[in-house]
Amino acid sequence: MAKTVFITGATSGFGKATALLFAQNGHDIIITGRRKERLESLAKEIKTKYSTSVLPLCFDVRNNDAVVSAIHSLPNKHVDILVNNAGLASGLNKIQNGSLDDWEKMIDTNIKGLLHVSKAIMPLMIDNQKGHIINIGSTAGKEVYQNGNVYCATKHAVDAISKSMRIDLLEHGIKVSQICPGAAETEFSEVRLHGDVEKAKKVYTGYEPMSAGDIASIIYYISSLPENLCINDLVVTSLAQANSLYINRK
Ligand code: NDP
Ligand code: 8X3
Repeated sequence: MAKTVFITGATSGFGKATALLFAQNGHDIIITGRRKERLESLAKEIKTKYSTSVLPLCFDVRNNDAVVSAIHSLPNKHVDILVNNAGLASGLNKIQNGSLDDWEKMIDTNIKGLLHVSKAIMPLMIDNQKGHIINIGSTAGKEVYQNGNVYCATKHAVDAISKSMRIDLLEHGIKVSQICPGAAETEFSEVRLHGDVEKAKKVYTGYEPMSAGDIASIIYYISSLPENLCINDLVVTSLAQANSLYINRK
């Protein structure tokens, strides 16, 4: 049966690949992000290729009023699966050299943004006594590494929020899963390195990183399990990566 899937950060990387995969499998998609042209072009692509409904909603997850008004605008007030994916790293410096602006961006997006969207969607799931929240954490939420400091802290917060959500939503039959990927080649490093494309490419040289499609297929798999099963927490890396600290580069 077709489900309604709400995906944050669908203009790129994991979110875009996830939207395409769910649409390909006949699910109704709500795609969100700040870049309107990209949302519109993805919506067009989905409509052309698949016979499913797609609704683009353009907002910044950091702006709670914008989040609330976008979610209030949903025609059916119904979401089966929320993929809390929007997020970023900004800067890669020792903490003593960190920029306040980078820190605020990461904290406001990765922690507060995820909370804003969840707060607006949880009541819809509670009304339905059913739903699935899939939070995108990171290996950076399991271990810290040099220069990772505040990004790692935000993903540790996602880890804690995911565990808390699972406990607090238990009585409502709502599943909460966290996926913690290691390195995957998307626009992530370009954003982290403030647009330095050449340096960003080097993050993925000498080994085969994961792709956005790999993570999308895991999100899809987790959401397709029988009703009685919930993958609570899943850490995934490419074969060349052991954890945040060890990558086998040739
Ligand atoms: P991308 O940079 O390719 O995609 C990030 C997405 O997040 C974009 O669609 C972007 O949309 C959206 N986004 C960022 N800030 C905001 C905001 N303030 N409001 C709304 N949307 C926002 O990176 P990935 O696909 O790799 O990252 C997706 C998630 O996965 C992030 O949470 C990231 O931390 C996490 N992750 C990534 C890993 C990797 O190695 N790539 C590994 C582990 C976790 P727009 O700019 O249009 O708003
Ligand atoms: C993204 C993966 O290794 O850059 O969360 O922290 S890493």
